Amino acid sequence: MTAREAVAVAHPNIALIKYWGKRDEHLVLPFNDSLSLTLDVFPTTTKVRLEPDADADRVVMDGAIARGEVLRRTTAFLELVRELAGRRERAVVETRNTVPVGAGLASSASGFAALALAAAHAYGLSLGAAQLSRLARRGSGSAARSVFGGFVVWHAGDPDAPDPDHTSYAEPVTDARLDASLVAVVLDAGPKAVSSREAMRRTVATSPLYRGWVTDSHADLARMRTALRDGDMACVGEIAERNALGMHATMETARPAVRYLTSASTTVLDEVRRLRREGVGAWATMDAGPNVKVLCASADAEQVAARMREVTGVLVVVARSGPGARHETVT
Ligand code: 2P0
Repeated sequence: MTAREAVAVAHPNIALIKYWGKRDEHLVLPFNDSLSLTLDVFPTTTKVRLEPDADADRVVMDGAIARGEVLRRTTAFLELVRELAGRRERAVVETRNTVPVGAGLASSASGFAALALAAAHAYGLSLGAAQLSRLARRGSGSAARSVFGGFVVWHAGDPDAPDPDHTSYAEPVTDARLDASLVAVVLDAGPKAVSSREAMRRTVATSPLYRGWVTDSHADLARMRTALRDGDMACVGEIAERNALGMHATMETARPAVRYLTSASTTVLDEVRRLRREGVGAWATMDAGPNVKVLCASADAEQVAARMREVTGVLVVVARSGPGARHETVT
């Protein structure tokens, strides 16, 4: 039998309403809806090739043979795809990231979105967009959103439905009228000390602020969708910054506390506030790492980036709205 292979490319996304905490660890079902912008930078390219004679999957990430957690998660994901496809062949997965892995810049989002598309194709599955998003979600929650470009909403789904898995998928926000950019201030590209998976678990189990943040996130999402429709940059920015700070407050009040933000992050947050006082519309959002992403109108992005470079002296990347996951021709 001829081996099948497929290549896919996906981009990271940054959440403006965050996903933080799972109600179901196995199915990766979140407690709250989230909303993100897919970026046009740092793509991941993944090739999946079936190996009918192999007795184990092989994963090569950025030129190095993967072991440990990366291999375990990739193999578990391929098992899911094989189950769906009713096939047994093992595969070789070759993946190239252009985003620093594990630095809170969403490499698992682009990684599992690209893997979902390439693996589905290689194993002969024909999936609709929502099905592909559900599949990517099983690899990493945020990957459900990177299946689509632009602004994307991920529905937490209905936990009381007969099959909750079917109700939790992402889809594009088609009525957004906002040309926004995210200016990524890369303070640290190293891997994080506590994985977001473990940090979420700890937060849900021990933070007294967690339930309140989930309730606020529901209201934040409704207001943000209206603001996106109205093209109201200030409203979107204010909601995003508050939602991110709220998420970090939940982890800081977990036991033991999780702190991703550093003094360098705080310096950037102060500068974002200073920009606002000077009349420039800029708002901060931070994920599971010290890096700060500054949300602003695309027309202001270069000005914001120049200020961030001046103040921090670190790598600053302007990201605009990017495309969803797509196939690439096998070469
Ligand atoms: C987000 N993050 O909405 C949130 C905000 C980090 C902070 O999604 O456990 O790698 O694989 O589902 O998707 C990072 O978590 O976690 C994340 P898993 P994931 O972007």
